[in-house]
Amino acid sequence: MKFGFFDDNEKEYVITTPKTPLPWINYLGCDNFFSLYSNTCGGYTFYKDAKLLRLTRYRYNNIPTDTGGKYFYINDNGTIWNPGWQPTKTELDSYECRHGLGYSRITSSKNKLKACVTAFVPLEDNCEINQVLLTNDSTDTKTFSLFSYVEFCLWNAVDDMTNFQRNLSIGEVEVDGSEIYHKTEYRERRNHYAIFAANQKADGFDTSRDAFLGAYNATDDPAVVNSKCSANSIASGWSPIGSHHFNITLKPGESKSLIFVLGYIENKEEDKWESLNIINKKPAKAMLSRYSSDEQVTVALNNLKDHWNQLLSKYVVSCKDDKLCRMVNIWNQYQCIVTFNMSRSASYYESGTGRGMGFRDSCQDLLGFVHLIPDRARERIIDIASTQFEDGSAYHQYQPLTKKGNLDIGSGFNDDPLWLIACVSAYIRETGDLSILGETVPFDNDESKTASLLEHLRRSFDYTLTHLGPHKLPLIGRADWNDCLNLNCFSKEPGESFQTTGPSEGPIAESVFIAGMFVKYGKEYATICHELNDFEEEVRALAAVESMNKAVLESGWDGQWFLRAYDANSNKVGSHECTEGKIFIEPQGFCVLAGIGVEEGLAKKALDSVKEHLDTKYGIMLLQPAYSKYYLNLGEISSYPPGYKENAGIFCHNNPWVSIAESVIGRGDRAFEIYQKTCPAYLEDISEIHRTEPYVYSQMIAGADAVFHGEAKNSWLTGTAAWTFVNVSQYILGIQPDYKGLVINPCVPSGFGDFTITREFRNAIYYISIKNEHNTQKGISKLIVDDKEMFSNLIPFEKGKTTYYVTAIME
Ligand code: BGC
Ligand code: IFM
Repeated sequence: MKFGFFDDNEKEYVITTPKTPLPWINYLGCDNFFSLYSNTCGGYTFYKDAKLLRLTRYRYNNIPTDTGGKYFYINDNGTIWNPGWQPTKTELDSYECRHGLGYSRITSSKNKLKACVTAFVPLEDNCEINQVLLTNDSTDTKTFSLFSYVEFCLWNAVDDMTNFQRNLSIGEVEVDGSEIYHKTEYRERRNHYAIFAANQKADGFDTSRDAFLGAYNATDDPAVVNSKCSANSIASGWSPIGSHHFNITLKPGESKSLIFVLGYIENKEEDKWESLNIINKKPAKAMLSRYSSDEQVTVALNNLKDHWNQLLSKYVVSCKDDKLCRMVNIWNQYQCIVTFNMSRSASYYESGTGRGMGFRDSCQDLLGFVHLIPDRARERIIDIASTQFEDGSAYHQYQPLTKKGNLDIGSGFNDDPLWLIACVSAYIRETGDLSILGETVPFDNDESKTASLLEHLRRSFDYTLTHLGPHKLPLIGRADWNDCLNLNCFSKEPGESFQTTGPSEGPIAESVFIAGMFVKYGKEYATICHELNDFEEEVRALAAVESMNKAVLESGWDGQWFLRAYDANSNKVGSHECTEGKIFIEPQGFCVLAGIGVEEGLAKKALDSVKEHLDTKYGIMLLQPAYSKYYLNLGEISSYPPGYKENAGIFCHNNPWVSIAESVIGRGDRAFEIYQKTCPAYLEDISEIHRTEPYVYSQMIAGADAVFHGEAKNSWLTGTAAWTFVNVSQYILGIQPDYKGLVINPCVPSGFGDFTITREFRNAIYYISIKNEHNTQKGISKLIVDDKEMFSNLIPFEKGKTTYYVTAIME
């Protein structure tokens, strides 16, 4: 069952009912100012950091769910309704929500009054615009009231939810015509405030939540909207809000537009005013003047659309599979940008107060983003590397505003260091910019301890090498990619947090997954050394990779598949000898994509085992059989009920690893089958089962052991976005950025047909046509670049050349 449809021309998903199985959201904002925006106008806004600088309040665990947003209420002759249906939930005569790239538009009508709300964050300013267009579609003149409503958050979202003894006395506002200033904290910090303004003279306003709602009412029944009369309240403490009231009369067929701006202003140091609590309104007024007319708003929205179209033009495929095209050309890349911006901080499932930027998460997000805005990727790499410690280990997370490592979580996840090599190498492959390796980067953000980025990479590499266990496999520490595989966590007591207990470096538990990573990214590190003509280091690195490869073959192979790990007592994890958790997905995918066991024929065996033991119609499960009870020696993984999350859920993130691995051994049919199973566009028809947005990936789909097999959870912020894009763009469609140019190496299913790709790479455009007359699954036999036949599958990059016409023949 569907709840909408894709409009590929407009690059929009069109939701046709407000009653989607879960809130289906969008992200507004590109750089610093962001809003989460649901199909019922729910969501919240923040500047840079969802924990520290939150503009509007949002209650997770709310009932009904997703109430809290930027709302508009209409009182049309006693019928009170919202264009986005929530919070009054008055039945609408028509409803449509279009989530586009960086904007959303909700259009609905009731009793022949139409309301169209367009929400977006313009490129140039730290604000969200809500343009409300009202049209009288009836044959009579209509007189009605429109009210706006936002509830301010007192900036620090954690304090806002907890420190009531203080909060309820600190709220301050100021009203200047239709401009409502939220000044809480200004008295103390004098550097930032929020503004919520309308572009026309309002007939009334409110800034006190109690006055607007009425002491015992919720947002579904505001007293002021009922009475059609604002209280003109000035909040002092309690809960400040912003609300405007407009009395509107429209003749038949007539329309009226109103523009609301919710903005964030940060004073420059020199603008800080010395006198008590007087805000400098100039920058706010200047910002409002840029969005005071419909023409200005249209220009700003068109600029935003151009920005997105330009970004998405960097990789465009054309083939006969529409679903693949819409995911590759629009939604997958869009989600890569959102995950790059948010890491795992703010979604409808990540509260914005817990995790900031994950070290491994951000490194992986970058893999799907680097072709879009390489300069921002460069900046991010430096931020991430600055949270690394001198011994090569790293803070697991850092705060986006301060960019400082998060002390509560600390370090000790032993896969983290290697992800730095992954993202730096992806950046260099994309840009050819080796100069990044010479950048001076601090350790732990301490400017007195610095080294080149190359040295950071060396320490990443050596961290693994110097932390090997009894089988010469890497020590897992607190966990590797699988956060919940806490093999050194045997001291945890029930009820204690998993991530803060346990030694930061475990005694001897080892990870075959990290071994796979080391082989993959150790080779990358060696190549980087080669590019820098440091052959001695290259040889050292390759020798270490070779030993690791050997260690995996000797101690990491279980007979039919790769072992997952050894626990702290050197017992096998992910072996046929185990009673539960006999086979895990991660090492099968990663060892094979690293090339381990390919020559020996083990790779094929491992992938066949994945198909036999882990596959379902909704994707590949993380492990089987699921853990049926809690195991002290395994930790959080066994705390989940069978079929959910890391305990045998279909973790979408590592499905593409297996798909890539299949393409490494040339099985295009299977690689594509895996790609399709978790790909949202192919799941649109079963939205009632899948439940999350059909235009973006979710972190997890419940596995075969789960009560609700096939139900997805935690949409949007997942490394699945980046890895799937790497998979489909580089391995299935086969356009691989390499140090010396672009390599063409597709692996497609039979019947896929010919396809073309337009790819921007190092400031040049490549028009690539791939012909597949004979239904070949893997590789090309001929490559012609600008009428010249090449001798390999590499299109050598030529400095200064701006256009490449490429034909590749698969045979
Ligand atoms: C959660 C896991 C999650 C992990 C991410 C854990 O605390 O329980 O489900 O995947 O954190 O870091
Ligand atoms: O690898 C992690 C990621 O860092 C956060 N989400 C869950 C993944 C698997 O545990």
